[in-house]
Parts: sequence; structure tokens; C-alpha cells
Amino acid sequence: RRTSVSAESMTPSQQGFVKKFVSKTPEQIEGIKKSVGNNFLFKALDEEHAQDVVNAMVEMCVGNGSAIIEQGGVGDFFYVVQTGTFDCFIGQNKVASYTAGGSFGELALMYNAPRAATVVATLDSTLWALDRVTFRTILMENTSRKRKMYESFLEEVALLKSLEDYERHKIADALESVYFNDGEHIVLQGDVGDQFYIIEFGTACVYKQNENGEQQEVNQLERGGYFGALLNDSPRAATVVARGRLKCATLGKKAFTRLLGSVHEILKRNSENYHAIINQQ
Ligand code: 1OR
Repeated sequence: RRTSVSAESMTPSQQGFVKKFVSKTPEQIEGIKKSVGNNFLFKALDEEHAQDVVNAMVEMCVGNGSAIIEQGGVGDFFYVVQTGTFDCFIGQNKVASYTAGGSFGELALMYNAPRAATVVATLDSTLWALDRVTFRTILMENTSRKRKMYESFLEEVALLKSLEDYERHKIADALESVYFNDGEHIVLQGDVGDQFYIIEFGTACVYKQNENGEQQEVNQLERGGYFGALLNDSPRAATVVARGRLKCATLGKKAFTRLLGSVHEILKRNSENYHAIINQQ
């Protein structure tokens, strides 16, 4: 059965969840794919679920200055930015801003809570809006699983001590788990790369080359330990090798910066921590 509501129709799925379908031009579909392609919340979706999301999204044009979400309001949609810019305020304080590919408005939908912040367009902008039911049915499971999985773990990581809970959630969204076998090299001294790793379980050995060109073990890292530069773009300062089976959560520096802004600024909130990390680099 397909009931047509102007361009919208609903198709019941097996779970009883009624899939939403809003017809779109090929250009619009292209626009969505571009916008969500860079967004971590959509990464783990299989093809069918990704299609369900595309089908359900509704395009919105918003004028410069208009408040798309009001703090304290009821959560109805989750938003992904296609074009333009947005600022996010808690009370009078600006706490975040968004550009193309950014997303906001997930919290009220995930926790059935009032909107935690106000989000205002700072240019004439376009958004893709995803309704609450589709968000909860398709996107939320993976998002809350990852946030839960990494929540307590990330609290233990010294580097991230100065983050707000919500910022740790954003990191959790972007983390990917990678496994290494005993003896596997994860980063090589002198290589260029900006992937950052946090140890979930296992041991990693850190080696540096001495004047005679020999590898010398300089450190061993365990759960909560981290390696891979976040602060500078210089080549890898050491080689890191798995000792036994090792599981890491990994994130690129670009992703970190895109999610949370300058790493330096965040680390500076906790200056003791900052100096410890700077000296380690
Ligand atoms: P929402 O549905 O509550 C407002 O609607 C949205 O603003 C919220 O989802 C998030 O997507 C977004 N705390 C809470 N919500 C935030 C925050 C935030 N930043 C962006 N949003 N921060 C914590 C402040 C203690 C700011 C962290 C940088």
C-alpha cells in the first residue's frame, strides 16, 4: 500500500516502522550524498539504510538569522548542512558552529529531551532535515551504541580530560576500531600521517632509532594510552608496534579538528595536560 501525500508517501516496513519517501531530483540526491558523505553518523549505514535516509530527507532553505532550533524546544528533526553556516548557542554563549557536512539536533531525538541549544543560520543556507522516527529507527542505534561503547573509555584518556561530555560524544561518533596482531607495525618513524590512535586493549611498544641506526624501545603503552601526532604535521617521531593482540580506536587529525576545532585550544583548557603532551611530541 502506498499513500501519496503530495510528493510524500509512506511504505510500511517489516518492523512496523513506516518508511518515509519524499521524491527528489537527481541533483538533490547528489546534494544529500555530498553532505552526508563527510558525516560520521552516516558512515556505518549499509546501502539499504542509506537509501532509506535519502528517501526520508526533506530539503529546507533558511534565511540568514533564522533560528532553526530553539533551546528548550521540542525535538522534531535532525539536520545536516548542505550549504551555508550556522552558530550554536547555549544561553548567550556560542558553543559550536557548522558548515557543509556538519549536523546538529540529534540530542533531543536520542534522549527525548528538550533542545539543548539554539542553532541560528549565519548565512542564507540549505539543510536536509531527517524526521524523528527515521532518525531513531535508522541512525540512532549505531550512534548511541558507539557513544555508549566509548563513553567511559574516553573519560580515562588523559589527553581528553579537558573535554566536555558532549565533545567526547562527538569524538566517539568519529572513532573507528582497528585491530593489530602481535608484531604488526602501526606507525613508522619518519612516515607522514596524521592518524591518531588510542589503545582500547593490549600493549603497544614505542621504538626510536638511536645514532647507530638501531631500534630502541623507549616506551610501552597500555589501555588509555595514545600515539600519533595531533598537534603538528611533522613526520612520525617513533615507530609503534603491537605486542600481542591490540585494539585501538582511531581518528584522523582533520576529523578531530573538524569536530572540535583547534586541538591546541582544547588542550590549553587544561594547561598541565597540555605541557605534558607538548613535551611528549
Ligand atoms: P539538540 O537536539 O539538543 C541543539 O538541539 C543541538 O545543538 C544539540 O542537539 C546538538 O546537536 C548541538 N551541548 C549540547 N548540544 C550541543 C552542544 C553542546 N554543541 C552543539 N550542540 N555543547 C556542550 C556545552 C556544555 C557544546 C560542546 C562544544
